[in-house]
Amino acid sequence: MSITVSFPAALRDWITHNLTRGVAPQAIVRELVDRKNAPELASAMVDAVSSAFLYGTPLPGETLEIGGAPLTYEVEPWRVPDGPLIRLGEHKVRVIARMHRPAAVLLDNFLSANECEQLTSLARPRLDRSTVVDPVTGRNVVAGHRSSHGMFFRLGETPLIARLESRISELTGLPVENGEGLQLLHYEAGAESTPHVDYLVPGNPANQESIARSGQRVGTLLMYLNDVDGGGETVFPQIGWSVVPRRGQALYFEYGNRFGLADPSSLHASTPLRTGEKWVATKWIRTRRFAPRVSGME
Ligand code: PD2
Ligand code: ZN
Repeated sequence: MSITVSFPAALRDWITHNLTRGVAPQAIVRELVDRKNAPELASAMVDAVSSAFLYGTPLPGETLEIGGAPLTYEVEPWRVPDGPLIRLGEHKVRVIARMHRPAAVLLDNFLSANECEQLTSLARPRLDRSTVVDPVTGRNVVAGHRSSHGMFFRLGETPLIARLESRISELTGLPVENGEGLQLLHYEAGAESTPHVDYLVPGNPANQESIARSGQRVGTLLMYLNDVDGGGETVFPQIGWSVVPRRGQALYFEYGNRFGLADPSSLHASTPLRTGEKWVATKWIRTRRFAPRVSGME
């Protein structure tokens, strides 16, 4: 049996702030109990906020249900076509591997060698230090977690970009307009991306506003633009899977289900590049039409 109790916004925001700063959930529960809250209530409040972080769901409102079944993520029926060969307009791609959870597919020949070269030439003069949203302030900051350089294309910016966007839409079954602008990343020796999920965690105003404008992120397509000499693998630590970048190959993974939950097993990283360089193009896809922030891209 479950009961509903009041959950004051100030208390929720205090828990959110501390979880975002990296304080252990157990320490927050202890502090709440020291402040004369019942232990079951303190645990339930911290669990409710932790669960929103884990599954990318909205923060709890003014009330809280205690004693209900815990949330779990269920994989959605897969939108990517079946079979060893996928026809995307004029283009044919071969399936190398599929994964059930996180739902992922590795594809060969998603981009031609010429498309890879054109993308890197267009991006090279526009590269800047990659930034992320600071989880505490919500501002864009140069991140230790992403030591690459990057840039964004606008939707349909060139005929090549528009052609790739419709190829991606055919693969994923999601409209072109749900895609964020294509991002190109350039890693040099030593550069990496530390473990993260691509869906937005609602712990800061920037992410909350972004979700309100465009919906949650539900899928990521990584397109590898060159072969790497060592390191630079895309790894999924929860399932022990590692993808070695090969020019023209693409990795698509989905992490949003129809109940609005995101899949924590989609945690991933790019391991430090040992030598040479790595180029990758990233397309993040939302549940609705993507509307960028007025001041620029996210
Ligand atoms: O470059 C990668 O392999 C990588 C790994 C993790 C890219 C991203 N995340 C990303 O662009 O989100
Ligand atoms: Zn990522």
